[in-house]
Amino acid sequence: MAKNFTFSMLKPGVLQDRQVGRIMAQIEDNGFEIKALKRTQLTLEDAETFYAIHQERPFYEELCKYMASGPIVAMVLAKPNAVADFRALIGVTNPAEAAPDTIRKQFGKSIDANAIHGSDSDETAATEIALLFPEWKSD
Ligand code: IDP
Ligand code: MG
Repeated sequence: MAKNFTFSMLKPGVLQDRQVGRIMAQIEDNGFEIKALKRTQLTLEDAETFYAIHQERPFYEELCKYMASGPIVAMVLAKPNAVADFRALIGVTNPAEAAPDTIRKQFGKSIDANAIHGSDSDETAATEIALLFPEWKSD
Protein backbone atom coordinates (compact mmCIF):
# COMPACT_ATOMS: atom_id res chain seq x y z
CA MET A 1 0.00 0.00 0.00
CA ALA A 2 3.04 2.23 -0.18
CA LYS A 3 2.57 5.78 -1.45
CA ASN A 4 -1.19 5.71 -1.96
CA PHE A 5 -2.56 5.74 1.59
CA THR A 6 -2.31 7.88 4.68
CA PHE A 7 -3.86 7.92 8.13
CA SER A 8 -5.55 10.94 9.70
CA MET A 9 -7.36 11.83 12.92
CA LEU A 10 -9.53 14.83 13.68
CA LYS A 11 -8.51 15.80 17.21
CA PRO A 12 -11.01 16.25 20.11
CA GLY A 13 -11.34 20.04 19.70
CA VAL A 14 -12.73 19.61 16.20
CA LEU A 15 -15.60 17.43 17.43
CA GLN A 16 -16.19 19.76 20.36
CA ASP A 17 -16.44 22.70 17.93
CA ARG A 18 -18.59 20.68 15.46
CA GLN A 19 -16.22 21.34 12.59
CA VAL A 20 -15.98 17.72 11.40
CA GLY A 21 -18.08 18.22 8.27
CA ARG A 22 -16.22 21.30 7.10
CA ILE A 23 -12.84 19.59 7.40
CA MET A 24 -14.03 16.37 5.75
CA ALA A 25 -15.35 18.43 2.82
CA GLN A 26 -11.92 20.01 2.31
CA ILE A 27 -10.24 16.61 2.47
CA GLU A 28 -12.54 15.22 -0.23
CA ASP A 29 -12.36 18.41 -2.32
CA ASN A 30 -8.57 17.99 -2.37
CA GLY A 31 -8.78 14.60 -4.02
CA PHE A 32 -8.60 12.20 -1.08
CA GLU A 33 -10.92 9.21 -1.06
CA ILE A 34 -12.19 8.07 2.34
CA LYS A 35 -11.39 4.34 2.57
CA ALA A 36 -12.21 3.84 6.28
CA LEU A 37 -13.80 6.16 8.82
CA LYS A 38 -14.86 6.02 12.46
CA ARG A 39 -15.59 8.14 15.50
CA THR A 40 -14.06 6.72 18.65
CA GLN A 41 -12.36 7.82 21.87
CA LEU A 42 -8.76 6.85 22.58
CA THR A 43 -7.86 5.62 26.05
CA LEU A 44 -4.80 7.27 27.57
CA GLU A 45 -2.96 4.04 26.83
CA ASP A 46 -4.04 4.13 23.16
CA ALA A 47 -2.76 7.71 22.86
CA GLU A 48 0.54 6.80 24.53
CA THR A 49 1.01 3.95 22.08
CA PHE A 50 0.05 6.12 19.12
CA TYR A 51 2.54 8.87 20.08
CA ALA A 52 5.21 6.55 21.58
CA ILE A 53 7.81 8.05 19.24
CA HIS A 54 7.47 11.31 21.21
CA GLN A 55 7.73 9.81 24.71
CA GLU A 56 10.94 11.66 25.57
CA ARG A 57 9.54 15.05 24.50
CA PRO A 58 8.35 17.47 27.21
CA PHE A 59 4.87 17.76 25.70
CA TYR A 60 4.22 13.99 25.52
CA GLU A 61 1.95 13.57 28.58
CA GLU A 62 -0.08 16.70 27.81
CA LEU A 63 -0.47 15.62 24.20
CA CYS A 64 -1.64 12.12 25.18
CA LYS A 65 -4.08 13.50 27.77
CA TYR A 66 -5.50 15.89 25.19
CA MET A 67 -5.89 13.17 22.56
CA ALA A 68 -7.76 10.98 25.08
CA SER A 69 -9.91 13.87 26.40
CA GLY A 70 -12.81 13.40 23.99
CA PRO A 71 -13.88 11.58 20.85
CA ILE A 72 -11.81 11.75 17.68
CA VAL A 73 -12.52 10.83 14.05
CA ALA A 74 -10.01 8.41 12.53
CA MET A 75 -9.71 7.72 8.81
CA VAL A 76 -7.73 6.01 6.09
CA LEU A 77 -7.34 8.19 3.01
CA ALA A 78 -6.27 7.24 -0.51
CA LYS A 79 -4.65 9.39 -3.20
CA PRO A 80 -1.42 9.06 -5.19
CA ASN A 81 1.40 10.52 -3.05
CA ALA A 82 -1.05 10.54 -0.12
CA VAL A 83 1.35 11.14 2.78
CA ALA A 84 3.12 14.18 1.33
CA ASP A 85 0.01 15.67 -0.28
CA PHE A 86 -1.93 15.34 2.96
CA ARG A 87 0.83 16.95 5.03
CA ALA A 88 0.73 19.86 2.57
CA LEU A 89 -3.05 20.14 2.96
CA ILE A 90 -2.95 20.19 6.78
CA GLY A 91 0.06 22.54 7.15
CA VAL A 92 2.90 22.65 9.67
CA THR A 93 2.48 21.59 13.32
CA ASN A 94 1.93 25.05 14.81
CA PRO A 95 -1.29 26.60 13.42
CA ALA A 96 0.15 30.08 13.95
CA GLU A 97 2.92 29.26 11.46
CA ALA A 98 0.83 27.25 9.00
CA ALA A 99 0.25 28.59 5.50
CA PRO A 100 -3.05 30.29 4.64
CA ASP A 101 -5.80 27.85 3.56
CA THR A 102 -4.20 24.87 5.32
CA ILE A 103 -6.53 22.95 7.66
CA ARG A 104 -4.40 23.70 10.72
CA LYS A 105 -4.38 27.43 9.92
CA GLN A 106 -8.15 27.48 9.55
CA PHE A 107 -9.17 25.15 12.39
CA GLY A 108 -6.21 24.79 14.78
CA LYS A 109 -6.23 26.73 18.04
CA SER A 110 -2.81 25.94 19.50
CA ILE A 111 0.16 23.66 18.88
CA ASP A 112 -1.48 20.77 20.76
CA ALA A 113 -5.06 21.49 19.67
CA ASN A 114 -3.95 21.75 16.04
CA ALA A 115 -7.12 20.15 14.64
CA ILE A 116 -5.72 17.21 12.71
CA HIS A 117 -3.09 14.50 12.50
CA GLY A 118 -1.47 13.23 9.29
CA SER A 119 1.07 10.40 9.01
CA ASP A 120 4.66 11.49 8.30
CA SER A 121 5.77 8.50 6.16
CA ASP A 122 4.37 5.44 4.40
CA GLU A 123 5.76 3.25 7.20
CA THR A 124 4.12 5.36 9.93
CA ALA A 125 0.85 5.36 7.98
CA ALA A 126 0.85 1.55 7.93
CA THR A 127 1.54 1.37 11.70
CA GLU A 128 -1.11 3.98 12.52
CA ILE A 129 -3.73 2.34 10.30
CA ALA A 130 -3.06 -1.01 12.00
CA LEU A 131 -3.57 0.59 15.43
CA LEU A 132 -6.93 2.19 14.68
CA PHE A 133 -8.25 -0.13 11.95
CA PRO A 134 -6.78 -3.57 12.73
CA GLU A 135 -9.14 -5.27 10.26
CA TRP A 136 -8.53 -2.91 7.37
CA LYS A 137 -6.90 -4.10 4.14
CA SER A 138 -6.29 -2.12 0.95
CA ASP A 139 -8.06 -3.40 -2.15
P1 IDP B 1 2.94 16.68 13.46
O1 IDP B 1 1.58 16.37 14.04
O2 IDP B 1 2.92 17.94 12.65
O3 IDP B 1 3.56 15.50 12.72
P2 IDP B 1 4.79 16.08 15.62
O4 IDP B 1 6.11 16.72 15.79
O5 IDP B 1 4.74 14.67 15.14
O6 IDP B 1 3.90 17.03 14.69
O7 IDP B 1 4.06 16.18 17.02
C1 IDP B 1 2.88 15.42 17.27
C2 IDP B 1 1.86 16.33 17.91
O8 IDP B 1 2.38 16.77 19.18
C3 IDP B 1 1.57 17.62 17.15
O9 IDP B 1 0.56 17.48 16.19
C4 IDP B 1 1.17 18.57 18.25
O10 IDP B 1 -0.22 18.44 18.56
C5 IDP B 1 1.97 18.10 19.43
N1 IDP B 1 3.17 18.93 19.60
C6 IDP B 1 4.28 18.96 18.83
N2 IDP B 1 5.19 19.83 19.27
C7 IDP B 1 4.64 20.38 20.39
C8 IDP B 1 5.10 21.38 21.32
O11 IDP B 1 6.19 21.93 21.22
N3 IDP B 1 4.23 21.68 22.35
C9 IDP B 1 3.01 21.08 22.49
N4 IDP B 1 2.55 20.13 21.62
C10 IDP B 1 3.35 19.80 20.60
MG1 MG C 1 4.13 13.64 13.48
